[in-house]
Amino acid sequence: MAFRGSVRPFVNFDANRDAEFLHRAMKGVGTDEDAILMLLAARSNDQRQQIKAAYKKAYGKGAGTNDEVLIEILASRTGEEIKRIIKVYKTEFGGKLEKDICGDTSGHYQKLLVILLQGNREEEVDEGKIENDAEDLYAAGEGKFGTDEEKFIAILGNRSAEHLRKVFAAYKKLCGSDIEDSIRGETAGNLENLLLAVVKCARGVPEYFAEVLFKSMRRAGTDDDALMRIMVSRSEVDMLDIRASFKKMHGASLHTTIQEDTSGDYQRALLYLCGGSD
Ligand SMILES: [Ca+2]
Repeated sequence: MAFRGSVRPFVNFDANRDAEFLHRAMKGVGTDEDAILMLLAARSNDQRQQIKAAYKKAYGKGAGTNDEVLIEILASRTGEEIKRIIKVYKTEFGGKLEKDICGDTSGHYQKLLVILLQGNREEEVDEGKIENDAEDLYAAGEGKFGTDEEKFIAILGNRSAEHLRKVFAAYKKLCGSDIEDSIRGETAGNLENLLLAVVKCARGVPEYFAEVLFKSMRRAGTDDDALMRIMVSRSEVDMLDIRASFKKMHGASLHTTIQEDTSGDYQRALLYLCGGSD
């Protein structure tokens, strides 16, 4: 497959970085600023200190699990990537990622995180199951009083992305609404956010990140943590596709939006990771 990142990796480091993101997410601290500093080796030390200061400003927000990070990583990474992350996590932090996640989460939300952690999402489209899955989702949500969360988790956590896209189309035909609307109406909190992220990633991972990036900037006070994390983690993967999706979805380019929302060396670092103005 052609390279779709904006920055060539110095080393094959993504699994380590993801493991680090997850570890810090559960320790209640921010992402690793060294990740971006490593990518900016060519910059002067003074510039790097400024970037580091800007980056650090976003943290120190107290303890607690950063569910945003758990959701983003577990919903968007491939099964193969997740298996590598689990290995690296064990080597780096001496613990089991699943155990740490289970210690910090609960309920249906935890159950879906654990399914995603197995990294065993099906790879095929099962034509015979498409209609059934759409009907089951309807019966588990809009079609009943209350919600059968287990059914949502089983279908959205295990079927292939391509299969799910067909289920979503069948679902819309069946009941006239998008699956996202049903999830918003039937679930709440972390489970809702995780289900929505899984649905969006099934529809398109670059589109998902384009949306998260847009939201990280278009709100009162930029979410520097999310902005930096995504720019760093996707610059070596699919930044060109994210840029194309961003522009298509929002009119303005990612480059222009970063320019409007940030400043100084921090901005220069982000634009470097963006890799182009279109
Ligand atoms: Ca219902």
